[in-house]
Amino acid sequence: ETVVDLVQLRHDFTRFMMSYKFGIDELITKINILKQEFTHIHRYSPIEHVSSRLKTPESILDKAKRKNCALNLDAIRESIFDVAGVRITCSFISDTYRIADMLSSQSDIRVVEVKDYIANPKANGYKSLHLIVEIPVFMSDRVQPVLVELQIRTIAMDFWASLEHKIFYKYRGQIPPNLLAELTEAAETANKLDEKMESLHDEVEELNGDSENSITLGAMP
Ligand code: 0O2
Repeated sequence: ETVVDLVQLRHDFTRFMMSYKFGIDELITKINILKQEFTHIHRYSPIEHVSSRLKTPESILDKAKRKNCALNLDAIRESIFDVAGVRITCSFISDTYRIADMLSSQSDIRVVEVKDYIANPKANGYKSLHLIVEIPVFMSDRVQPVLVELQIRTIAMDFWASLEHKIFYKYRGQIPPNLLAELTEAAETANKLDEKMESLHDEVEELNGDSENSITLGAMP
């Protein structure tokens, strides 16, 4: 390859990565709008935390090889859906679906795939709602549809997943059986906590509704 080819390749790759970064920016703007507006209407934020990441070039290359995908940017764009990743951590299980619905129903978002690991957890206990969404990014000379992997989970699911991720990497995927069993047990505990928090939240909401009514009624002549 000539130097000119390499310069062109670097230019194309930077443009490729930038489009994903812009996809993340667009999605995060939408999430922040929902967060602020929801807080205004419902007096609490269903979104606790938002984070994002761009896959590293090495990790893109690894995945492309694993998937037997041709090593060019067009092929990668068509077969790797998580170059851009956004993660939303919610307070309650019901909020994860609520946020997913709110984003999915926006007219400029196309939902390409949904994997509901909350309803159908992985064997190790992993829970999370995964959506691949396509979002248009308006560039100087074109509109680029960009895929973003959106993971929505509760704080408890996130707590579990980050620990599992660390352990998984520490043991390079070969987690000892006793540790694996304990992790699965911890996933059950996390799930119980989520269910408890959800029912407490429902109770408080109900109480709030009642007290609001009684205040209104009490104020009536
Ligand atoms: P990282 O470091 O988060 O980027 P594929 O993406 O094709 O390999 P698939 O089935 O399309 O596989 O992806 P899936 O199942 O939707 O999940 C991909 C991402 O979900 C992972 O990204 C993790 O972030 C998360 N995830 C899935 N399963 C687990 C799990 O068992 N434990 C934890 N902690 N996270 C999980 P990456 O690229 O693997 O990693």
